[in-house]
Amino acid sequence: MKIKFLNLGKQPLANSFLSIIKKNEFFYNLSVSFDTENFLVSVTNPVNPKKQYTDQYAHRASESRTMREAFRSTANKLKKRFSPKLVMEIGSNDGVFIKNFLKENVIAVEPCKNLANLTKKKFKTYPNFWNKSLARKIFNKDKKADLIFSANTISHIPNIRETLEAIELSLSNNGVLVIEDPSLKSVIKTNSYDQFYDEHVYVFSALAISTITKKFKLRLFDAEEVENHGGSIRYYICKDKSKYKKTTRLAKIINSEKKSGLNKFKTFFNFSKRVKKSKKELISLLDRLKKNNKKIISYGATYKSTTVFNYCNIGTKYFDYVTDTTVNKQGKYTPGQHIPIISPDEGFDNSVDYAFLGAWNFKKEIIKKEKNFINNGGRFITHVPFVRILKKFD
Ligand code: JHZ
Repeated sequence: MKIKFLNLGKQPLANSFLSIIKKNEFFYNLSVSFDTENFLVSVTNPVNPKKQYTDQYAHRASESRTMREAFRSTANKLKKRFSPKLVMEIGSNDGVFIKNFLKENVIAVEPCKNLANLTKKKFKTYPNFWNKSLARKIFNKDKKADLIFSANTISHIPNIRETLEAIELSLSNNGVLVIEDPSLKSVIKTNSYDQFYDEHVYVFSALAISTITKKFKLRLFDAEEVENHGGSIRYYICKDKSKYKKTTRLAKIINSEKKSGLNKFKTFFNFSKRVKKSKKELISLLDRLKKNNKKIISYGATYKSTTVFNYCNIGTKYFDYVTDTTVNKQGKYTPGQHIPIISPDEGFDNSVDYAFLGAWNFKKEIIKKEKNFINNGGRFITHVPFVRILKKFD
């Protein structure tokens, strides 16, 4: 049974950065539910993926140094542990992961045509959505994948059942599926409700992945908690008859999720109360700073901040603009609230008193990079894990 626990109101698509402010912008109602049978937490009414993954897709996974390094080290680890001959990535974005492999060993699947175009010259790239018919087109009796990797993508596909069936069809007998997505435990613990937006159809836990994979002749045998994107889990899944044994670190993660109540509705109900409190506190902090004539901007035009801005109704009344290093976001407006986005070279200077950390998941990287701003008296604001102005060396 699916029970609703969080209502984040009317939201635009997190990726719909606008070149011109238009009247007929698409909005949907964002609410989140808990499925008591599979422990899956998901957006109650997912948006049609064809509306989301277009040839205008904005996010480039290579944009942060942290993620470039994380993908390189993950690729190296996986090569060492599994020595895969044939690797497929589902949702290969700008190629940040696959570029660590030899081109003859890699297949990329990426439905956003603008991104698929970035990798297709070097790697065999399918510009398609992942589903059973694509799996059958790529693989056959004699050709199977030894490693299927997918970071921040499986959680984006509404039809998890077909996704897993298609994966089961594609894996070799001892092949491994490695997926990485934001962790539900971290989201609940750090009150990062902005991890919920149209693309994050699911926020997974090991409990949920272990339950759902069993239904599709697959088995979760290992998992590790990683820092990426504010706390993620990397899951290792194999065919149910494969050689891999369940690890103790997976058992520990599942136990700690149970201790955190990720199998109980009450946990999510309490979370929703904390989310409402966070909204009130953020608005009251921004009101106070504005009354004192402070200039506030937002740092990083993230998809996550689409949820914060639209849920809290934060627009140009508070933020002069948003800075972002991604060239194809610059010169555009944020979805729904229409705050202008500019390059940090243009707008991140000493006239700024406060910068809201839209990209709070890169706090360490940003604080290191923006020492001058802090030394000159500028301060960052965050809402994770609670609303506050960061101290000089927080
Ligand atoms: P970042 C996207 O979410 C969308 P977003 C997607 N649905 C998903 O799951 C995650 O990624 C993985 C900028 N930036 O990674 C770059 C600076 O301007 O938190 C990015 O636009 N200066 C696929 O958008 C944004 O911030 C900097 O110094 O929530 C960060 O976006 C740094 C470090 C980043 O993901």
